[in-house]
Amino acid sequence: MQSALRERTDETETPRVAILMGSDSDWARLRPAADALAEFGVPFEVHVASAHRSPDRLEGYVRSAEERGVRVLIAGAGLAAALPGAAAARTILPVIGVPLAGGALNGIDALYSIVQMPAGVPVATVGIDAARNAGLLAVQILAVADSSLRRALRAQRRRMADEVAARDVRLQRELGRAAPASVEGSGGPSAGDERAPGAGRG
Ligand code: RP5
Repeated sequence: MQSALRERTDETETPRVAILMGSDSDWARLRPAADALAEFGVPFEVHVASAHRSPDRLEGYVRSAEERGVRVLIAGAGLAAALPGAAAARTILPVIGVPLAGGALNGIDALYSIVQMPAGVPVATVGIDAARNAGLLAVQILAVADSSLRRALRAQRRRMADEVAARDVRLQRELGRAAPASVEGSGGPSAGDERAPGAGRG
């Protein structure tokens, strides 16, 4: 299938996540999803397929993605954004929808189109232009069956917590105060159980 955009962390690896967009004009807003996947070393591909302008292409792409081993779809679109729902209707893979800002309603139309799916065909919707969260959520879905991704996610949460603490230190310095000891926490989600999902059940 010819694609307007192709991007993978490693061309030799099977893409585990597909990033779909309604138009190549969406790419700049969706790129943070690709960046998040790349940060975690998750192989991905990027394609343009429009629910309204190229429904047959979308149909063919979604079916081939599932057959080729893609595990999660991220679908971003603006305006009357049918792409995530139309993709979800054609696969049992989890679909993460990213409503994109733009047009007269600046993304509210896309948000409502994507988030209000009928019962039976879910789309996990992130915020308007929240493509990084879509990428991270895809990593978290894959991490359910991948302990090294779980470790990497916990390390990333600890880095975020450290950054928040550092910001507080800077703010307290600016205010001429010392941070109270009670603000110190554990620094992120606990290590938890690293066994494979389902291990030890029954
Ligand atoms: C949507 O229409 C696309 O997802 C894009 O956000 C919007 C405008 O597309 P272009 O006219 O820029 O191709 O389907």
